[in-house]
Amino acid sequence: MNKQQLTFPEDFWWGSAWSAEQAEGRGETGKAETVWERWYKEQPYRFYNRISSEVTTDHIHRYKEDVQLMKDTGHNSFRVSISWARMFPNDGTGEVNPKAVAFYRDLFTEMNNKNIKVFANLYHFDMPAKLQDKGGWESREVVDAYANFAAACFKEFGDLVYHWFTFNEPLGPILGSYLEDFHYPNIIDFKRGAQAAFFTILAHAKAISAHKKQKLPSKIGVILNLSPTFPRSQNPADVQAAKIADLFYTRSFLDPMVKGEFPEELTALLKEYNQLPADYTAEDLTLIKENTAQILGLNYYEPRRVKARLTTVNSAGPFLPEWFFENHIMPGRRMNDYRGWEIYEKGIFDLCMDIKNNYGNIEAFISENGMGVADEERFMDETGQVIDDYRITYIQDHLAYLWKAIQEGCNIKGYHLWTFIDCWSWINSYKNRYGLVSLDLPTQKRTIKKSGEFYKQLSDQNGFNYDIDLLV
Ligand code: BGP
Repeated sequence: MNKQQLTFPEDFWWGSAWSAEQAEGRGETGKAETVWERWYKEQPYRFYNRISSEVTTDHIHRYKEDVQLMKDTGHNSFRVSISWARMFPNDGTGEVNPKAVAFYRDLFTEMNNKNIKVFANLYHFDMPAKLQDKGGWESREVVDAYANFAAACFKEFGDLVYHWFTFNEPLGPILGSYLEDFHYPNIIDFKRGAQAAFFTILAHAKAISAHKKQKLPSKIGVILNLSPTFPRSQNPADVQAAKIADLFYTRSFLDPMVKGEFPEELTALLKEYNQLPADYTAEDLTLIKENTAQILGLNYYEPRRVKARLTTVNSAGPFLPEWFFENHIMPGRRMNDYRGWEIYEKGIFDLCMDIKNNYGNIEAFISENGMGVADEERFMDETGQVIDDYRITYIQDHLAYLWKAIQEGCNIKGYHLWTFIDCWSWINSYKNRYGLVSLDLPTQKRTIKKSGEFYKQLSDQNGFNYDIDLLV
């Protein structure tokens, strides 16, 4: 045992994150239908216990109470997303909705008054359904509508927002919508997905360009879900499999959004298989080159482990990244079985080192990390508080490796947990709970969990006591 106080840099951002569709509820401001609302109407059975995003955590009505809870759980910063569908309630275009502006201005003012920095994200999976009908991210018209929405947000909220983000996990909707069937409109078509990915990257560049024009004091970046990729072994076939998986899942967005360039190996591979997007111009590439992220959010949940394929590919089936590798189930791995994700704390260190060594040590922070657990009522004490020691351990174990990365010179400015109050998890709805604060769904009653109390102490002390002999 070698217990030490691990202290984080001064002004470290302690906080958490969530998104509009997952927490706000529809409310009365007026809001266009989103793809989630549309999908629920068409296939309610795809959502756990058939719970839609209609009410979720009802933040739209309870934001004042919620900001106080942020304070009580030690937040000095918090990431929201601004709903495009609420800002432009007809179809994502047209006139700005004054009621939406009033809501967000009130919320952000309340946060600023309590010294909670506003991190505002512009897109968290919530496409207005009518824009999806126009092709969603496959359409240039939608890219321009997004750039217009972004500019409106900078104008309306630029004085209240500390940092901006163009997208949360832009890879997610591409995988879900075009490759893996977990997002509306559930198409399986890589080439169309590549087009949507390219236009997402173009949209990111256009939003950054609009932000620069308004000369705001804030920075603008992007939040990416990044899993360090590990080959099963050093066998060259496994190493090659890992390299290709990393190109598809990590470098596809990280390179263009941070460095302004697409990885040549990926472009060559897609060309070979005739999967490059059909519509891209030299002008687009210049815009992408000139408008890169100024700050990077890292969402880290699990590592990616891969091995060389055991079987040959059915080339009559749709083209997929898995043509080049298989996922590796590492014997002895630890799992969060509720979510089906491996828990591997050291991955956060490996990820930060990759950003330091290969991405110019860009200013970064952990923008999501967390543990979803089902049926947390099991862990309630007689007062109704969830005693979630497993979550406290999870946070400490990850933070210890983050601390180590900072000692190695990584430019890490903060840690945001997923999430603040239990919120709606897409097709899993309220199955797994992630919050520092529990939610009783029928009454909307909020109660701080033991982890919420721990988090307050962590933030007040800017660190915690840990046995550093556990670090490898
Ligand atoms: C991230 C998303 C979040 C959140 C989280 C937990 O990928 O950015 O929106 O949902 O994962 O995952 P899930 O809700 O699917 O359990």
